[in-house]
Amino acid sequence: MRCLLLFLVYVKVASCIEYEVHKYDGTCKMDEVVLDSKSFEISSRLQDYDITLDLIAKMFGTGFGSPQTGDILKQISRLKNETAEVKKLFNELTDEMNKITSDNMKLEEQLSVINATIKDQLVDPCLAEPCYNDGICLRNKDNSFTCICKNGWTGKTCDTELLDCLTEPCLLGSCEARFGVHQCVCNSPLITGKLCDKAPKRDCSDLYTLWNYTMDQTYTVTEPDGSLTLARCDMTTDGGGWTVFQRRVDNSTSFNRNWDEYRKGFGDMNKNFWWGLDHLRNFTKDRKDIILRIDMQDWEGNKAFAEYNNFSIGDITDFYSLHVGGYRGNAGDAFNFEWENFAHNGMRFSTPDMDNDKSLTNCAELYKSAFWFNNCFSADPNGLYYNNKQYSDNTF
Ligand SMILES: *[C@@H]1O[C@H](CO)[C@@H](O)[C@H](O)[C@H]1NC(C)=O
Ligand SMILES: *[C@@H]1O[C@H](CO)[C@@H](O)[C@H](O)[C@H]1NC(C)=O
Ligand SMILES: *[C@@H]1O[C@H](CO)[C@@H](O)[C@H](O)[C@H]1NC(C)=O
Ligand SMILES: *[C@@H]1O[C@H](CO)[C@@H](O)[C@H](O)[C@H]1NC(C)=O
Ligand SMILES: *[C@@H]1O[C@H](CO)[C@@H](O)[C@H](O)[C@H]1NC(C)=O
Ligand SMILES: *[C@@H]1O[C@H](CO)[C@@H](O)[C@H](O)[C@H]1NC(C)=O
Ligand SMILES: [Ca+2]
Repeated sequence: MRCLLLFLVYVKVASCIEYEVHKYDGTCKMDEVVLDSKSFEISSRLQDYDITLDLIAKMFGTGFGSPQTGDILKQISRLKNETAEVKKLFNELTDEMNKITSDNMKLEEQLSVINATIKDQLVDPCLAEPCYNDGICLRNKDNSFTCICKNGWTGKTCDTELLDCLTEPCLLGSCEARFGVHQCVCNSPLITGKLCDKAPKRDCSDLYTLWNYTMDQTYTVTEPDGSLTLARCDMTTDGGGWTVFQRRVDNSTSFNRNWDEYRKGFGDMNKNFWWGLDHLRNFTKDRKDIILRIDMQDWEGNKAFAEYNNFSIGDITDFYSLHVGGYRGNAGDAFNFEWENFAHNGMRFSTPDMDNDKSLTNCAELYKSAFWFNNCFSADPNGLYYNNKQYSDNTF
């Protein structure tokens, strides 16, 4: 009987522990309540048993002097001893069980902390509705997501439209099969749009390198404020992509003009013209690494050029002052001329009606010209145009 009782209790506790660790649920708590009432029952039965034994012993010890009395009393004593042993073991087991119960409670606490952490990590990624264009979101085991796209769409989030390269060719890119579908791969990161049909047209360099325009002519370009304007492009000289801001091929256009005309520009872009200081300012503003190039040709057909990197001009409050960096060329470095009074770098722009030069005189008026005059110049490309076989004083 002892073995049976103890065995029963022990198995229950053990199975509860296992249950708790592997797949804890409310059932185990119920069992503990059952166990508590069972152990109370067992204690009181043992108690009854003990009292009964005492009564029997009293009966034998007082009344009947049978010859077996001594044996029976011995047996009763042994039974009492065993009952006491069972009680002792039972108490030990009860202690053990209490310890296990408190361990279980600790485990439960840890489990709820782990539960909370896991819950945090496992927010369903599909709740954010990551699939566009009616794509269906599937949650993966590793808590990532996969979009099943509707016909005509592709990409991780179904945001890329499938292309038919024959009917929808890519404008500034090539149609390539990627991940089994056709997509336009643009020629430059500056080019955007599904069909690579959007690209900036800030100047002739954009037109040349992004749009593949190769003719020397005027094109429409975009000012920084978004307005459209015409620019003359030289797509052949030294690699092409040059925006021309001054051009003189004959003397049919006078360059002896006032401040407003030099600001706004004048002339005919297919012949002689000055683009305008406002254009030039907008074009060089916020841009790095703009190269200024000056090409010249004398009456014998000898050509010369000068190039400066980091070209920019100031705004109107600074009278469009000239800034150039390093020189390269075969025409001589007029802008950083060795004779300081003649150098142009850092000078403000002057016209006959707007004397910003460093001379006591008015250089622009004196030479019927306009430029970033000092006192006065080493180059004067807007000066009087001399006809065949005559030379100007310009020293490029
Ligand atoms: C029961 O008997 C054993 C040996 O006969 C003895 O060692 C033990 O102390 C006894 N226990 C009690 C509670 O009397
Ligand atoms: C832990 O999470 C499971 C499943 O969500 C739940 O059944 C159990 O009751 C939770 N346990 C605790 C201690 O919060
Ligand atoms: C640019 O145009 C030329 C002539 O049309 C063509 O041969 C060349 O492939 C084009 N280059 C690019 C990059 O589109
Ligand atoms: C230059 O930019 C300013 C401001 O963005 C604009 O108002 C102006 O029209 C531009 N100049 C020219 C000549 O387009
Ligand atoms: C062009 O040159 C001719 C001949 O020297 C001269 O008569 C004429 O005034 C010049 N025209 C201009 C616009 O400078
Ligand atoms: C000046 O030009 C050089 C060479 O073109 C370039 O490396 C440098 O970054 C430019 N400096 C600035 C301030 O734009
Ligand atoms: Ca002056």
